[in-house]
Amino acid sequence: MKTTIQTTMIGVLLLAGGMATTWAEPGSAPARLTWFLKLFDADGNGVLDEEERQAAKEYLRKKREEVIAEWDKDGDGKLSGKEIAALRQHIREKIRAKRYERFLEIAGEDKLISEEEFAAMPVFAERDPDKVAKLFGFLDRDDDGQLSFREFLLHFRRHR
Ligand SMILES: [Ca+2]
Ligand SMILES: [Ca+2]
Ligand SMILES: [Ca+2]
Repeated sequence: MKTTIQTTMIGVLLLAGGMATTWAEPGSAPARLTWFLKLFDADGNGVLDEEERQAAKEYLRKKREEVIAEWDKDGDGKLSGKEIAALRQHIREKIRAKRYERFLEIAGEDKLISEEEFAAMPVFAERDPDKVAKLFGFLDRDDDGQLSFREFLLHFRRHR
């Protein structure tokens, strides 16, 4: 449960910063965390020293309070299971909306992702083209050579 809440908090922070559009293995919590911590790695040496850790903690604490204030609907100062469920639902919807936006960017006017459009995604720039083609085949469940939004979403599920 604790892990779930922490993951949720990271999701909130990313959304708060408008960073959910970043395409860094979006489904993977460790990748998101790494990326988040990089924000505070002021001197860029790859680890957080004491000051940087303090800044990250302070930011987390502040955001956490803001989130609780917004979602504590009954005003008891805590988030109940029901309130957390509402927050998670909200986050899921926001993430889905962001993904749809991203999908449309890749898919273009036809609202379908072709294999060429898929392979041109920046995240695959360094990848083995055969593996990218295989992934496309895996996601294209109905084998029509295009990814619908529903098929595109499978990509995120794979990393959970
Ligand atoms: Ca409450
Ligand atoms: Ca297209
Ligand atoms: Ca398809």
